Amino acid sequence: MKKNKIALITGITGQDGSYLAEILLKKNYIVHGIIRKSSSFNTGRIDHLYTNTEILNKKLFLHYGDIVDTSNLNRLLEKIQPDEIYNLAAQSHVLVSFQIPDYTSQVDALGTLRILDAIRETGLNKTKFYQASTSELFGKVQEIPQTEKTPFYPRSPYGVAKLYAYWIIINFREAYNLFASNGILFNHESPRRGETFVTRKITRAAAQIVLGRQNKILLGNLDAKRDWGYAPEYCEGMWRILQHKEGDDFILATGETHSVREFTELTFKDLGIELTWRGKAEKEKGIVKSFEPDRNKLLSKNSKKIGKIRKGDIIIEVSPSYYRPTEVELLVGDSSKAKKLLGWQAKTKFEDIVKIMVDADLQKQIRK
Ligand code: NAP
Ligand code: G4F
Repeated sequence: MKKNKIALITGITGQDGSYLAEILLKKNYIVHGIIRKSSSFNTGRIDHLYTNTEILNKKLFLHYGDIVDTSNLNRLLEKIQPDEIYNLAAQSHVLVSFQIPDYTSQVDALGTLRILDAIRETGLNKTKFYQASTSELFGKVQEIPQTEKTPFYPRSPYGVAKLYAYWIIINFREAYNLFASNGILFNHESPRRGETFVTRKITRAAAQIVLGRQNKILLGNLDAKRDWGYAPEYCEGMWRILQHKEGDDFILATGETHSVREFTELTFKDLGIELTWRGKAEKEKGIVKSFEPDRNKLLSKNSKKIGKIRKGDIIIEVSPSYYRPTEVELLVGDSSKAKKLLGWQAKTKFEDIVKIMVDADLQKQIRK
């Protein structure tokens, strides 16, 4: 009988970790995940797996740990003996990395080294390693679109820490012949996206606004452009990267770019609000041009009220507190290499990602 493959996921409680765990379980892997000790529950995204008695401690095993803790990592690798490691753990917020650059580097740069070192210490030379690399490496972009050959120019402590991780992966691949790969993933979103990232911040706040539970949203740079894809597809891509014949580096992206402003307009449009903009920079405001609520969509047993939104209401303001000291203005990736060698391609369109996230946040708010 064929033995089930064993995977270890760091960052299993995050957006991507939760989708990847589902994908690997469906592929009959035994999945181990590292979770951090927290004073409040941090397993919300994997509760559906974690509370399933057919899965917990049969196919899915959770271990306390932290990628800044070397001895813990060594012990876990010794015990689990994974065939594949997916290193998704990170302090993943770019603006926050300016406030905690040392900690961000400890986790995002040296954390990667610690796991690679633990692989060598425990003699797991056949274990394959996936590193969650990022389009933030391109930062002040040197070429449009960005490919695996585009020079890097990171613009934040997060980007710089991830650049170290990128290179240490390549160094261990070349020096020790490890199967180690970088997935250079462009932004990918979903209803499980952390609530402080701009897409989820917008869809969540917009749902609250139409239900009359919040008046406005404060945002930073409305003109930043990102290549936004759909997270579950990108997690399937991570698996494909480790099924390639050898360790290598791949971009996963949609090839389309949209601004934060466009994301905001589309979100409100899905909820029946047409927006218009007035003013410039910090003084810019997002104003209601019209509101035609879909009463069937907004009213239910739990939500009896629609927000009193009128033409001319200001529902978006700009707050410089969300500006970054150095910004990444535009990202757009070319994932032809992944298409050619892995058969991977982004499928869900920008408009559909917005819709999926808006619907999920609206349902969540209505249930409250
Ligand atoms: P996320 O939702 O912020 O999840 C990060 C995960 O890392 C969480 O499970 C978190 O645990 C864990 N973690 C943080 N510090 C840790 C530490 N010191 N030790 C162990 N675990 C730790 O991030 P994501 O969006 O899923 O992204 C996954 C990875 O891909 C990250 O490395 C991110 O930098 C990278 N990436 C993301 C994108 C994107 O668009 N989403 C694009 C490119 C690259 P808690 O739940 O306890 O906080
Ligand atoms: O949603 P964001 O915080 O994502 P960002 O900075 O692109 O980083 C994400 O994607 C990276 C891949 O490129 C990952 F590596 C990283 O871990 C993370 O998942 O911000 C997107 C853009 C930025 O230009 C930001 O300045 O939106 C702009 N923005 C405007 N107002 C805002 C806001 N960002 C946030 N978080 N909050 C705002 O209010």
